[in-house]
Amino acid sequence: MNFLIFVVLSHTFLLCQGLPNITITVPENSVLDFFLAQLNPGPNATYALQNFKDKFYINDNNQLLTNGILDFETKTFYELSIKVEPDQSESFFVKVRVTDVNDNRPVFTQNTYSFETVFDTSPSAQSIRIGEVRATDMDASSDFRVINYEILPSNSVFYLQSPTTPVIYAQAGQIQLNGERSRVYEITLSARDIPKEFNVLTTAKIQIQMTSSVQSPPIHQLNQTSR
Ligand SMILES: [Ca+2]
Ligand SMILES: [Ca+2]
Repeated sequence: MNFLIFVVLSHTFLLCQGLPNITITVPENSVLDFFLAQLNPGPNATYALQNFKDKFYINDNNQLLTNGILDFETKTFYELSIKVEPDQSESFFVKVRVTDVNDNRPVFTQNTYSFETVFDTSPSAQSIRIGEVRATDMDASSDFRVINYEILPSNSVFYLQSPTTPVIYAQAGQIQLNGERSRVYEITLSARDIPKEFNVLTTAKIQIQMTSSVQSPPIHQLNQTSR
C-alpha cells in the first residue's frame, strides 16, 4: 500500500511516497497544534496514532499535529507508530526530531555567596584570589550555555579572571579598611547567556570579608607609644 505524506519544512512542501520512514524536525517549545505533516490514507481509511498521544495527534483532516509542548532537554526524539483504520493491518513510523533552542537562562544555586579572605597588605600582594562562583545552564547545546559574567556595580576593588571565567579577584592596593582590620564588601555577580542588549540576566549577591593579615597592635602598646 502506498502512503502519501506532505511535510512542511521551512515553508516548503515535500511529497513523500511509498512506505514512509520520514523524519520531521521541529523546534522545542513549538505552540500546541503545530503542523507537522499532512497524511493521505486514501478513500475510506483514516490514520490512528498508536503512541505518544500526549504529545501528538491526528485531526479529522489527517494532519499530524503537536498535542503538547516538546522539550528538547527532556526528550529529543520520538518514533510515532501510525496504523491505518479500519484495516489495522498496515502501519508505519514517523520520526520526529526535536531541535534545541536557547530557552534556559543561567541560574545560581544560591542567592548569596560568602567569602572570607585574609590578605597581605604589603605592596607586593597586588592580586588576591577570592573564589569562584559559577552559574549553570540547562540547555543541552553548547552554543546556548556559554555564560558571560559581570561584577555589578563595576568597581576598582574586585574583578573577574575573564568574562567567561567567574573567578573573583581583588586588587590589594584598592582595599580600604577605614582604620579597621576587617571589612565586608557586598557586590553582585550577573550571568547571562545571550547578547547583552537583550538584558536577560541572573544575579547573585557576593559578600566578601577582607581581613588584613597584620595584627593590630595591642591597645596598651598604643598607649605607651603615645606618651
Ligand atoms: Ca541558555
Ligand atoms: Ca533548550
